[in-house]
Amino acid sequence: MRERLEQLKAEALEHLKSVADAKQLDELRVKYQGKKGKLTEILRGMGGLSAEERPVIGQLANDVRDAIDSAIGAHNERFEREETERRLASETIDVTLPGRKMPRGAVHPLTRVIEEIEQIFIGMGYRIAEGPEVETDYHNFEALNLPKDHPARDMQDSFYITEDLLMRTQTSPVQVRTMEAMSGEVPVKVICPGKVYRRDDDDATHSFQFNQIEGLVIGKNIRMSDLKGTLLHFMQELFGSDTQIRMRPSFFPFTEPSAEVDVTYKKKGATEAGWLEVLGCGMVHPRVLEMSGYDPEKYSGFAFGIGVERIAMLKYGVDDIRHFYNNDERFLEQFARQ
Ligand code: 2NL
Repeated sequence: MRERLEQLKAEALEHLKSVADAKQLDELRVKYQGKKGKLTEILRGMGGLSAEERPVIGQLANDVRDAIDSAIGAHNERFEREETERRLASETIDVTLPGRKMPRGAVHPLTRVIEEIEQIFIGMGYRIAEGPEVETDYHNFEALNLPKDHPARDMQDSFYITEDLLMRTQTSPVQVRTMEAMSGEVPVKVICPGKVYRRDDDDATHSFQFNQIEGLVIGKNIRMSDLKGTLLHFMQELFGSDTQIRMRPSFFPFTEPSAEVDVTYKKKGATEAGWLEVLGCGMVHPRVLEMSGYDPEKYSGFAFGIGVERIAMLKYGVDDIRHFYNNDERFLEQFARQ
């Protein structure tokens, strides 16, 4: 038995020399040390040994097992080291290689103007309200004192979806919905930014889809002077503290009285400032208040509507509204903040 063990050890060590990879090494381990391996097979014969021989042979068997174990271990370490070196060599990255250029994005000029206007009104305690772009005839027209036979409701001017549904032509229906939700409570102080739609042929100053921001305030004793002071502060924040405004009488079915607002504005290269129209406004028509649940004897309010594109064209000196929608990067990248 002693001889068989010695021979087994010699055979295993010799065999190890020809092992080329981790897989072969594992096969060898199973062959000698496994449950059905050669060493196990020899040890099974120990039952037939005498009491004196058994510990001696047992010790020898342990030595043989340890010798094979450590030889396998040494090989295993070598294979792992070689594998790591191979990987390191093949996965080398050149950190000095220049990276791919990522195009830098920019906030769209219309988004910039909307966010700036929102911030000015948030500073005066307004909330921002949003609503659906597909509206009912009631919210878009009827509740704004535009009865069925009103010329502004001409099918030719709006995108109708059904007889009762259309793409909103202004963001006023959002204010109507706000009033309904507030169910007669004051104060109401909201601005409503969003896309609106009109059936119009596109040209340098018109687009079938554009952006509007409307504002609405309802409370006790809200007066025309509150409207004027609010708009003066707004325009001075937007165009500079030396900006002046003037109000001219106008007409809207949803406000009475109504006004158009001009601001002083110096065109590029001009020596003197001129007046430019920037928005429409007025005191909310009593019928409009009443229809949405506000008693016009108790409360009053003002409202205004601003065209975002027009403001953006003035602020950034853009001469054609279509630049905002063409997505030409040469135009858009000019608005990247440094
Ligand atoms: C414009 C200027 C305006 C309003 C919008 C409004 C909204 C409600 C009640 C009363 Cl809920 N008015 N919005 C008022 C005046 C002007 O927009 O040029 N519109 C055609």
